[in-house]
Amino acid sequence: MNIKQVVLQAFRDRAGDFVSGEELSRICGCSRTAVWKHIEELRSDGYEIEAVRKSGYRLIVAPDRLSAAEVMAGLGTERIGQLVYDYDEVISTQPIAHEAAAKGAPEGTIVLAEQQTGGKGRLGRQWHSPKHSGIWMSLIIRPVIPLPKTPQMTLLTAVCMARSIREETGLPVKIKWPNDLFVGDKKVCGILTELNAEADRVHYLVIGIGINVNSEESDFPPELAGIATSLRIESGGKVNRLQLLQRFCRNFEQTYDEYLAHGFQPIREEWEALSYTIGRWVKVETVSQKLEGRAIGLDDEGVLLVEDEAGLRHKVYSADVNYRANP
Ligand code: BT5
Repeated sequence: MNIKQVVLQAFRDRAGDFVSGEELSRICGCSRTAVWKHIEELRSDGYEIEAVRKSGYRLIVAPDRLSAAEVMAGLGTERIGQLVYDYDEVISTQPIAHEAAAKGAPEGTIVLAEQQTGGKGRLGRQWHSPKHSGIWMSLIIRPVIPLPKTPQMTLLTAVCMARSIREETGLPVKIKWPNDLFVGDKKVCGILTELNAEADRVHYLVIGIGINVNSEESDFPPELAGIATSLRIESGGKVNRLQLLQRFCRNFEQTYDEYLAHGFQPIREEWEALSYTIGRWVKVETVSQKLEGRAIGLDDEGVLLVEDEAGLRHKVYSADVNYRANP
C-alpha cells in the first residue's frame, strides 16, 4: 500500500473518528509534514477531511470515485485487486490491461476507468460507458488450465458478479448465457473475455466487465432504451460502486480458488440456479450452427445444451442466442 492508501485505511479503521497527526505519522512511517502533504493530496482528489488542532484528522466525505487507493485499502484479498490502475478517461480498459499483462502484471491486477470513449463489447460491438455512473474494469488472471476450458472463466465471472450484486443490492439478477447479467428483461452488466494463449498454454486472460451501476434512464442513448438498465434504476437508490467492486474481488478470489482446486462443477450448479436462459426457447445462429430449441442446462464443461423439437440435444459453444416465445 502507498501512503495515501495507508491514511485511508487508518480513517476507515477509525470509522468517522479523529486520527492524530502523530499516530498517522507513526502508521505511515513518515514525518507529520509528509502526512499533511498526503492529506492535501487526498483533499485535491475530492476527499473532505477535517483537521482540528490537538485532535488530528477526520474523514468527512469520500468522493464517489473508483480510485486505486480506495479499492486496495482494506480489501483483504491475496491477489484479486491487490494491484489497481485507475484512469479518468480511456478509450477502453481492455488494451491497457493487455499491455500490463504482457509486461508481467501479476494475476489479479485490475484496470479501472471512470469513463470509456470506445468501450468494447463482443464481436466488434460497442459498450456504452459514460462518466462516473458504472464500473468499467478489466481483470487480469493467469489460470493454468487447458485452452478449451477458458470459456468457463466467463461463466465463473458471471456467477461471481451476479452473487455480488445480489448481496450488495438484493436485486434478483439473472445470468443470460453466456455473458450478460439481466434484471428483469434488461441488461445491467456485460462481460468480455479475451485471452492470450498458444495452442497448449494460456498466458493470461483479460476479463472485461461493464456494470451500469448509478446510470439514470437519461444516461442511455436511444438505441439502448428499453434493453439496458442500471442497479440504481432497478433498486431505486444509489449503489456504492466501491463496495460492490470490493465485494466482487473477494467473491471472485474465493470462487476462483475453489475452481482451481475442485473444478467447474460447483460453478455450474450456481450458474444454473441463477440462469435466465435455462428453460427458455432459444434460437442459435453461428457460422456452423443454426437451431431452435429449449435451453436445458450446461454440460460438465460449461457448454450450453439445447434440446430441439425432435428431442435431439445440441451443444452450443459460443454463440449469440436469441430468445423466442415458446413455439
Ligand atoms: C458485452 O458485449 O456485453 C461485453 C461488455 C464488456 C464491457 C467491458 S467495460 C470494461 C471493459 N472494457 C471494454 O472496452 N469492455 C469491457 P456484447 O454481449 O457484445 O454486448 C454488447 C451490446 O450490449 C451492444 O451491442 C448493445 O446492444 C448493448 N450495450 C452496449 N452498452 C450497454 C450498456 N452500457 N448497458 C447495457 N447494454 C449495453
